[in-house]
Amino acid sequence: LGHDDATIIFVLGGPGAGKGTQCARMVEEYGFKHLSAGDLLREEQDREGSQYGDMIKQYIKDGEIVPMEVTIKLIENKIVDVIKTDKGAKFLIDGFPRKMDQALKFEEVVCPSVFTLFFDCPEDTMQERLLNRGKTSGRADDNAESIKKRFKTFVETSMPVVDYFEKQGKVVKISAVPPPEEVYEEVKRQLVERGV
Ligand code: UP5
Ligand code: MG
Repeated sequence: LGHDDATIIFVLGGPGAGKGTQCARMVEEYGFKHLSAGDLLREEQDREGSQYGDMIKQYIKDGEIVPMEVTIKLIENKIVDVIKTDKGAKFLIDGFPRKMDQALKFEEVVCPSVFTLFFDCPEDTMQERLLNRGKTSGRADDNAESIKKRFKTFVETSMPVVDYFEKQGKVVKISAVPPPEEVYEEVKRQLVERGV
């Protein structure tokens, strides 16, 4: 696929930075299609008859990155499905790519991204948000032990992806510390500036 078929924006940031929260707002105002890699993996994990269910469950609990073949396929299937009836649709790919191999493979075999929105947030803020959400989220990885592992994976494995796109001048960095409305105002400014 090329830029005519789909506009791909990657949405990255540490665990609990607020990627999902900001994507929801962009969907509402700009009609983006929101594909959260984590949500797609959790959906696949719970799908009756999935051969990957147990594996995904273990990876998520340990805050590790599920082998890229699985995740890329899930995202690709959704994109292909959407553009059948909506050629040129704009996608927010949330929480992906978070490992170099995924980044290279996705842009090679599925579609190149136009840029990456990177939500920058200190760890203590993210931890507080996740522990707070964990009281009600039911997510298997919103506990202190999993959160620690997710942070480690983010620093060691996912930040290199942000750095890689940064070197190509394709990263839009936004502070995720202010309240959601304020973060969103900055998101909008950046989208307008880029004509999306
Ligand atoms: N909140 C949000 N914004 C706020 C703000 N500005 N001020 C105050 N509070 C704010 O927000 C988190 C919480 O913070 C919420 O309670 C929210 O109200 C509040 P949310 O928008 O959910 O943050 P988000 O960045 O989306 O956090 P999430 O937990 O979803 O991030 P992760 O990246 O950790 O989770 P994801 O679902 O993407 O991945 C989960 C796991 O799946 C990974 O650890 C990995 O094991 C696996 N995975 C892969 O293997 N491969 C992939 O490609 C992707 C995922
Ligand atoms: Mg999320």
